Amino acid sequence: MKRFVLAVVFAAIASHSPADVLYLHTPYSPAGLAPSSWVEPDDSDSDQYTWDAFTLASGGTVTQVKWRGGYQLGAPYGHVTGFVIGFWPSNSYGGEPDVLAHPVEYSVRGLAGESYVGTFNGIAMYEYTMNISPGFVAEPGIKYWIQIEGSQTTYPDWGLAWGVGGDGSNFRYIRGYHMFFNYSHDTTFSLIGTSPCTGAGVVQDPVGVGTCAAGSAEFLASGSGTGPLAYQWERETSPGSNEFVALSDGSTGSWDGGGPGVGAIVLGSDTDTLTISADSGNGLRLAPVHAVRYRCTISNGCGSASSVGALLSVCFADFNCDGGVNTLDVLGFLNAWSTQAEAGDFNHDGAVNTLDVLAFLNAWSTGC
Ligand SMILES: [Ca+2]
Ligand SMILES: [Ca+2]
Ligand SMILES: [Ca+2]
Repeated sequence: MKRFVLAVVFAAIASHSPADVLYLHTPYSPAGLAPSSWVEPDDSDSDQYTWDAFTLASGGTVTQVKWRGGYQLGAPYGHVTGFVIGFWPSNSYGGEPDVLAHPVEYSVRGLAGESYVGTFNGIAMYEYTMNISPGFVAEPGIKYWIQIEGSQTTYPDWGLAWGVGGDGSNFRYIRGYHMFFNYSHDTTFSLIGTSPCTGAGVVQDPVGVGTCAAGSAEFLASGSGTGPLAYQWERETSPGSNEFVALSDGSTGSWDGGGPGVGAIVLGSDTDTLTISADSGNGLRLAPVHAVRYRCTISNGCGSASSVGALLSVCFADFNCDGGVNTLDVLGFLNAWSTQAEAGDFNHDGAVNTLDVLAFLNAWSTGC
């Protein structure tokens, strides 16, 4: 394979970058080296070219590359004199780089900020940094191959540190053999740059749920977009108002009016699953104030979206909470009413009297 440097861009050594780590392989232990250096021009049987694969799920623009490497023989003919970084497409089945393709290449003269980080498994290791401009644009979900190639004089003994975080192998061309090989171990490098942020959207809207006054209801929502996604459930301030305010976990006492026997518990108000339950532990029930629409607002760093509102229907006539409305509910209500139990205060006015019988029978005859 004859090596051509097609696009050469000299880039300054990084001083700082505000960008994010888009992709990362960390050092393998015990340490080892994947040979990846050559003597210019490509004329040594000891020249070796190592590729390693990466995929950015959300895509991104790589503006800086960091990597770790060392010298197999201790650099008897000197340290690197420069680096070429190439980004290569995959071949048709994705298992190897397309070695006949024209890579997008960047090169730098000098040591690329070579900095000693320690000796591991007997190998002195160095870290390197190179800014690349214009950045390499990686499409979402596409597998690319990066080749980080050191230049040396006389004899190439530089290699990339073994790494972890990829598929566990590297791909290599060895000039003396004129062959390509798959070797164990990823290589240690990281890609820094910017990732496009996709605004949050709603994938799954909550659906209306029915329950009884002593029951509970669950609403689900899910979102899309660049993570992390934040979920915030909201309640409609009054039926049909289409005005929503954020919910917080715990008692609904701050907004349910605090009527006699009225109370519920909110759970999961900042997750993808909202639960609203009668506060049975305190002998309290769901009331019409709870029977409104609930929606979820999903947000991330670059946008937010609100789901549709899903109605919580409370079947007050199903007094015994068995899912049906029948004479057993009448018996259950009259039992509570005759014993002056709090549940007998059907209209939540603080008194158990004939108004409750009327209110219950009205609800019961209407049904659910
Ligand atoms: Ca790999
Ligand atoms: Ca019933
Ligand atoms: Ca009453």
